[in-house]
This record gives sequence, structure tokens and C-alpha cells, in this order.
Amino acid sequence: MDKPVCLINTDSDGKLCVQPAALQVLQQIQQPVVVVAMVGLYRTGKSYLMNRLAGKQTGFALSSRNESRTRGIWMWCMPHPIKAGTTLVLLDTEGLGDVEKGDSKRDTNIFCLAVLLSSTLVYNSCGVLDNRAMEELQYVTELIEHIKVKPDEDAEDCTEFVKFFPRFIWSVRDFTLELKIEGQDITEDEYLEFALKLKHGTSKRVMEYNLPRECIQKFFPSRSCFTFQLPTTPEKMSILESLSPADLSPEFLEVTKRFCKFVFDKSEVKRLKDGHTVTGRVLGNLTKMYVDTISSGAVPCLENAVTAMAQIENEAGTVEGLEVYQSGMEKLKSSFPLGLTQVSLEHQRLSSMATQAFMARSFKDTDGKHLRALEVG
Ligand SMILES: Nc1nc2c(ncn2[C@@H]2O[C@H](COP(=O)(O)OP(=O)(O)OP(=O)(O)O)[C@@H](O)[C@H]2O)c(=O)[nH]1
Ligand SMILES: [Mg+2]
Repeated sequence: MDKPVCLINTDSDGKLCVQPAALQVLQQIQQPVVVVAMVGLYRTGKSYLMNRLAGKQTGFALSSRNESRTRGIWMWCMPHPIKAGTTLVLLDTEGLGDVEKGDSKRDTNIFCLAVLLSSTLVYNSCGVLDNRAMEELQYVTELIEHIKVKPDEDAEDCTEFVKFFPRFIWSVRDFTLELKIEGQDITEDEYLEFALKLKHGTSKRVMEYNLPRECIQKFFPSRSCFTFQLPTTPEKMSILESLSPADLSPEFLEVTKRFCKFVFDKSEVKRLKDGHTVTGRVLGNLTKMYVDTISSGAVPCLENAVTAMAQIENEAGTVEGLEVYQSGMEKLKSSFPLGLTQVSLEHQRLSSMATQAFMARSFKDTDGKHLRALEVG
């Protein structure tokens, strides 16, 4: 893919829908995927930073001074820069909290989808990690109502989420403070932990203060922070996309380099709740399932996703296995007449190849239903 494509958009009824062209791209990807999603308030430089991750000057479209740009969720797939045999999928999302759009439900849905689909979630904000920044991340406090781990449980045990949620990175842009607490130098991660510290007490104010911090701590135990300075001088900001590295601030370049390296090193292959590796093809089916569920007003469920993905992959595996066997037999026909032993040997060889093809795709075929279907077929 030399440029991003729209993965999730809005249909004529205003509901989120998956774009078939993007699904087709994912269908072709047999490799495991590492999925990095970027979320955050509107017009805070998300798409620009995503282009840095892609290693490209341009790609995801940037917004202008007075107009938000990214709508829905855009996707860019590329060979992983350091993990051979895996594909890096970058998901750039629509900015949250745009007053002109004024659709907080849509914002929640976009945030949930980014959490559900990614193995690393980058939350981007501008300025400092103060109370306002925490309040703006209200979406984490709603996750528990919008994602289920098991289909039959009303009240979720938050500790369950932790096992399936992405790694969390907070990227703070236009950071102007010194990284110091009480005169002592601190790391960016320590700065984040300091900002997430809870207050003692049980008053309403204290509870409101603590809630987003508690949610981040509980849901995202693997978390890190990167603080970025202004990328260039104010007068050059409007032409940022066309600036060469020489025109960018060395501090910004240094953090960006560290950030990209960290994302590439630490982001893991996306897995389903049962640990099954997600390939591009499965990611496409997963996206469709989650978007359909959300658009129908239901709550997406991680365990249902495993069952649904297993069903799709096992059925496809049966068809693939049969094709291997049948095309082998067709080829054999051209060498007829053959002795019974030879035919029997060839049958055994092709059957085992068909089973291998099935096994490469199948998972959770616990009662062997699909494998039997292949044998019968
Ligand atoms: N101050 C500042 N501006 C930036 C930074 N990075 C990009 N910009 C500029 O800010 C504007 C918005 O950048 P985008 O990357 O489109 O921001 P976005 O968050 O993707 O915007 P939406 O998709 O509309 O939410 C563009 O004009 C960029 O050139 C940054 O680190 N600091
Ligand atoms: Mg954008």
C-alpha cells in the first residue's frame, strides 16, 4: 500500500460502516499484524505523527487551521520495519471532542474501536498532563460500559480487560515544561505516573478527580509517555508537511525517533482473547464484526469475537483443504492409468496436505467438527 485507505466511515444513516476496498486489502494479508492506533482530541497532530511512524513525509491527510480532517478510521498497511514476517497496520482515527461535530456517542465508538482493534494504542494530547488532560480522556471511564469480555455478564470485572487491552502510549505534544519534580529530573514515564497519582479522600470531587486516573491504571498496566516539543518555529508550522528534517527542531526529531523505535520494538502482534494470532484477513473480519455490532446498538464482546472468527476461519480452512486435495487429484488424473497402490499412496499424501492446509488456518475447532467436514468432503 503506497497510501492509506479509509477503513471505517459513515453510511447515509450516519452509522459507522466498514469500507469494502479496505477489507479487500486486509483479505490479502496472510501475515500476523501489529496494529498501532492513534486516538485523541481533534487537530492535535495525530495524522502528522502517524506519517512519521510510516516513515513518510505525507500520507494520512492533515487538517488545516480551522477544519478537522480525519473522518472515521484510516488504515495504512506496510511490512513491519523490524519484525520480519509481520505486517504493520497503522490506524489513524477521527479527532475526538470536536464541538462542530458535537457527537459524543460517535467519539466513544471511535475510541472503543481503536482499543478493540489495536495492539498498541497511542493517545495524543497537547500541552501538559494536567487535570484537564485527564478529564479529556473521559472515554476510558466509559470503556467498561461499551466493551464486554464475556457475553453473559452484565457487570464486568475490570481486571479481565487488562489481559486483552493494548499497550498504552501517551504522546504529549507542544510540551513546554521541564521534566522535573521538586527540582529532581524525571523521565517521561515518571511524569505520566506522577500525573496519574490518586488523591486521598471520598468526596465527590476527589472521586471525579481519581476516576480517569484509576481507569488508565487498571486497564492499561503497560503504559509509557513521550513528550514532544514544537516541531518547528511558529512561522513554519503551516508548511510542516513539506519541511525537511533540517527545518525541524532537533529535540522534536530526537523524541520522534525514540517514539518510533519504541513503537516498533514493543508493539506486539495483535491477538484474540484466546491468544490466537490475528492475521490481516482476521483483522478485516474482526473490524467488520465489531463495527456491525456497534452500529446495531449492541455492545461488542471479546469472547463472541473469538467464536465468530473461529467459525469463519474454520469454514475457510475446510474449503482450502478440499481445494488442495481436489486440485492434487485432478493433476493425478493426467497420469492415469495408475496402480491401486499408487492411487492409495497419493490419496494419503493429498489428504495429509489438505489437513495441513486446514490446520494452518483453523483454531478452536475443539469438537473437530470442521476437520471431520474436511474428511467427509
Ligand atoms: N502545534 C503543533 N502543530 C502540529 C504538530 N504536528 C502537526 N501539527 C499541525 O497541526 C495541524 C493538524 O495536524 P494533524 O496531524 O492533521 O492533526 P490531527 O490530530 O490528525 O487532526 P484531526 O484529524 O482533524 O483530528 C496541521 O496543520 C499540522 O501541520 C505539533 O506537534 N504541534
Ligand atoms: Mg488526523
